[in-house]
Amino acid sequence: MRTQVVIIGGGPSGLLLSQLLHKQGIDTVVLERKTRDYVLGRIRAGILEVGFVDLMRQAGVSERMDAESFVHDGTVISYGDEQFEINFKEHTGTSVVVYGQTEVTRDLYDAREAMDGKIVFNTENVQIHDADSDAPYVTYTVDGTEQRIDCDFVAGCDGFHGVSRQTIPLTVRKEYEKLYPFGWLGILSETPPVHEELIYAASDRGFALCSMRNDNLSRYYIQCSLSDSPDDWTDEAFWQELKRRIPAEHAENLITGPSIEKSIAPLRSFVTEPMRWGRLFLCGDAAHIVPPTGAKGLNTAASDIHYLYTGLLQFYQDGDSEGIDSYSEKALARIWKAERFSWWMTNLLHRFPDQSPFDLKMQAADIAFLRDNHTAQSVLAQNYVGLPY
Ligand code: RFL
Ligand code: PHB
Repeated sequence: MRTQVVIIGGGPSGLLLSQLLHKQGIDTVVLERKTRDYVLGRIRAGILEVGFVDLMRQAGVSERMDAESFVHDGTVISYGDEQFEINFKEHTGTSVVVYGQTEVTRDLYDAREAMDGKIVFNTENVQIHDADSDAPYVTYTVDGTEQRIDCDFVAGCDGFHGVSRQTIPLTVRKEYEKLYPFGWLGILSETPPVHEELIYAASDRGFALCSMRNDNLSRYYIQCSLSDSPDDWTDEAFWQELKRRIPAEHAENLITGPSIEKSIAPLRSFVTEPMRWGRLFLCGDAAHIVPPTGAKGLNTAASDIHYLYTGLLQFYQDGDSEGIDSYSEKALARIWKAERFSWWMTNLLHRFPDQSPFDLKMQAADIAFLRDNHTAQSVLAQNYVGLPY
């Protein structure tokens, strides 16, 4: 078999790239290790930057998002019972959109299927060959049979645990990593959101986040120990702990109910450089991870797709390789800023096990400065709505 671009991974990065390229007549094959249902069952990000929304529009898959998403013009930051709002619209003239990653992925799958896009599920043993030559190819096994696809380019959209990054030799690849000494315990519940905006809550007991998916679907998180397991937390224990970490005014209004999903995610900052090796390009979680404070994970994946898509278009339409040659540099320049922002917001709002009384005072001063300073709020707002591509 032959295609122009083999895309490894059928998560949001891979599907978005496939759909954008398809609209321009560029042929792709997506190889996904899991089933469609498994991919759609993962509850992850909820906040989209305008850049992401624009890409969904360019990809022709924005109809349901435009109809069902919520526009958020600001967010609440709280510490104990105190709180203040940061208004994105006032500071940046723009907003963010609340629309779950599950919905994004579903819309992309529906669109790919409507166009007979080639997606192979349940692939095993995917291997990338000769990525540093002009004739790369990918082999994989499906239903016990080994297959080979020859191609012009390979897009590694296979997440943090994929094979693409590992294909780049260690002599070329440099990795930067920071692990945080806590995780996020998240639940999804069919209850109305506690507040119309998200609440990022710092408290003596640790961080909490009140988020949402729609009018009757809420997503809440609490900072937890890395040794915790979701089974250690009954729904009742979760709600009690959440109430202790958010301002009393919201705790009193919180409507609780049974969780329909409960999971723990460890927090990590990670970047690999370069993001291109020969004809292999890394995108999204395959190349970088941010802690979720700041909602940048899915959004940084989207900016990679933007740079790769425009580079490939330039190559196929104008015979110009400038865009793909500068892909790694352009993507990384934006990624490192999102890494900094996510790291900063994580440090601002979480409790760290080894914090000294001095460290706690510094954290409190940082929050007070943000509360009182218009420019500091503007900096947060610019980063939160997303830096320009
Ligand atoms: P994904 O979504 O991980 O998709 C990668 C796909 O590649 C497949 N795959 C392979 N396929 C073929 N062969 C192989 N060898 C393969 N290895 C892997 C996988 O099955 C999968 O379908 O990466 P992508 O597309 O780059 O998208 C990135 C986003 O998913 C990610 O940045 C965010 O979800 C991160 N993230 C969150 N971001 C936020 O902004 N807000 C959040 O609340 C939030 N919560 C989360 C998260 C990530 C989590 N992970 C990765 C554990 C919660 C969790 C639990
Ligand atoms: C979510 O709704 O899942 C969410 C929102 C904002 C974040 C992280 C996660 O910063």
